[in-house]
Amino acid sequence: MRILVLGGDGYLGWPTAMDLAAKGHDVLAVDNYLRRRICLETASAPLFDTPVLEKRADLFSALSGKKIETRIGDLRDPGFTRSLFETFMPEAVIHYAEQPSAPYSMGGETQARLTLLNNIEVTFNIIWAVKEIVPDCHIVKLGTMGEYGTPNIDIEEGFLEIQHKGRKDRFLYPRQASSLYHTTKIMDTDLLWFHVRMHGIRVTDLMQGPVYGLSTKEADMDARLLPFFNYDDMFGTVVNRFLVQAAADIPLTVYGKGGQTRGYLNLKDTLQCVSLAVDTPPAPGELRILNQFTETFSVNRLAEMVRIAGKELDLGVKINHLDNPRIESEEHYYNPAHSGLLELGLAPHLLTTEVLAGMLERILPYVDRIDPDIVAPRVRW
Ligand code: USQ
Repeated sequence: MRILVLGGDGYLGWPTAMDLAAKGHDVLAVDNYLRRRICLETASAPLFDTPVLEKRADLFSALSGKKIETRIGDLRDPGFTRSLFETFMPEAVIHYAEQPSAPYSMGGETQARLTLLNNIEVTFNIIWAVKEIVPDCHIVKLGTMGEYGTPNIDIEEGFLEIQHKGRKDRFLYPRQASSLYHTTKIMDTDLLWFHVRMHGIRVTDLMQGPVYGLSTKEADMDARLLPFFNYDDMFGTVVNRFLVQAAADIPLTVYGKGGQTRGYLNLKDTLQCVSLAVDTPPAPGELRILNQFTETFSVNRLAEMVRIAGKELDLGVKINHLDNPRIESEEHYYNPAHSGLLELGLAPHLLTTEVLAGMLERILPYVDRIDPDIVAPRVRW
């Protein structure tokens, strides 16, 4: 298939582009380097050197014999977005092209505006390019489990049947996020749902939990192909952060009581899920929503697992409880459904001591590059 990977330079976009190219698809990866620019502005350097997209694509091609085309440009520009679709005529588009950091989006009005306008405009431009140019193209949108928040009832996969005064109907599952970033994802879902109903486009919304990991089949060919691995307070996700902290002998930064529970998945499973979604497009006029995670953990449990994995490598990992910089429930009910991707064939890579110790072994040679100044939370809300 001809597949556009938007946000193709990012933590998930780049491994996805390699995975799909390795599977024999024609891949065009597009990015405007927004994340690189924000990382520079906030001194949030990734742990590994990450050559620019064109260079990584050349290296990948030399090592694998497979090609990834690249384009640098801003999807907020409707002309650029349209020209991409007109020249490439994609059959599927993977949409990662958003400002992905919750803390960054809460850093002030400028950061909030950038996040809001970027995420909504890019989604809007993609929808219109599909509708006008390739109406049969399948949009695979990366949503987030954070859209649902932490309600005191079971979380279903996207929709909820409601009985009210003796009548029944099916609605999008109620959403209430706790960062502006997560709220833009709710708005994306609404925009997609509206255009599915009005124009019959086909959409999969993958409601993903926090991802951890750095190893993928293709990234393991050469360290320069590793994903954009952040460990700072803004762009690093919690498991990756804890492992880097453990390697650098920094006490693990558990926020508040640590009872916050989320659905997590290995980067390798993100690739599986996206590929499974691409292989099974929904019908025209269908919004398919899949909850994308494999296991749930509290932050306390993750910290304990990292401590145990550290022990295997003779690291004396300490755990610290910081004042929570975020407004979020620290003890709550959490029971989200996640059968859709398993039914499509997802074979999970679970978070074991071996997996954590394996990641630590990959991180330890880079310990001199870890900057302790970007580990503590810099944004509070
Ligand atoms: N946390 C800590 N200590 C830390 C970092 C995080 O206790 O040092 C806690 C947070 O307070 C939160 C949980 O760990 O309760 C997860 O935080 P996170 O930073 O790993 O994830 P989050 O900010 O929610 O965002 C990440 C990605 C985002 C994606 C989301 C999926 O950055 O792009 O959409 O995970 S989800 O969380 O399911 O919405």
